[in-house]
Amino acid sequence: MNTPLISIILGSDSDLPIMQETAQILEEFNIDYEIKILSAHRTPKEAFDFAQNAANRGVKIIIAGAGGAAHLAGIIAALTTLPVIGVPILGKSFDGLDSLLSMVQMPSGIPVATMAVNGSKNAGILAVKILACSNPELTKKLTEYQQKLAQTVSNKNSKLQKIGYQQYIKDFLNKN
Ligand code: RP5
Repeated sequence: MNTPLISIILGSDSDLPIMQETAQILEEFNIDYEIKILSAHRTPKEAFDFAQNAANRGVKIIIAGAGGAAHLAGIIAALTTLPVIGVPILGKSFDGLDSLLSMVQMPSGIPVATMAVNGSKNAGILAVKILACSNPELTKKLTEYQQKLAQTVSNKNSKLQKIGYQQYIKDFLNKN
């Protein structure tokens, strides 16, 4: 097995339905990753050991998803020189604001690149972008990915111009 370049860590298995989107993006770009359940509060010693060893194991970027009092990304960032991307997970309270603020309000010197609430897909894309800085093949794939996105929007606009907004909404509601 190849050394994983990216480590995805989750505060709980309940974060997995959201964090799977990070894994899917990394698979799309053919990047080796590992995924672990690790809690800043429930398994602090394991979280500490993980953070201290990740760089030596060859991991390049850590993506941490957690909700509620979401300290996972922050405590990991405090213990490693690797870049840490945080995904605040929408929990049962406060529309996810608790998770977002726990993650985004890091003290100066210990950054966590915090995504939107449940922004797990973007966490994967940002990680790919960081790796692409030193990998032209990945840069090419990212360019193609962004071109495909642009094409999707352009197709939607062509359809809107052709059928008008009323029919567009009907079609949209039928599909979703
Ligand atoms: C956090 O508490 C986890 O990241 C999760 O989002 C939240 C709830 O965990 P469970 O009670 O579902 O295990 O630590």
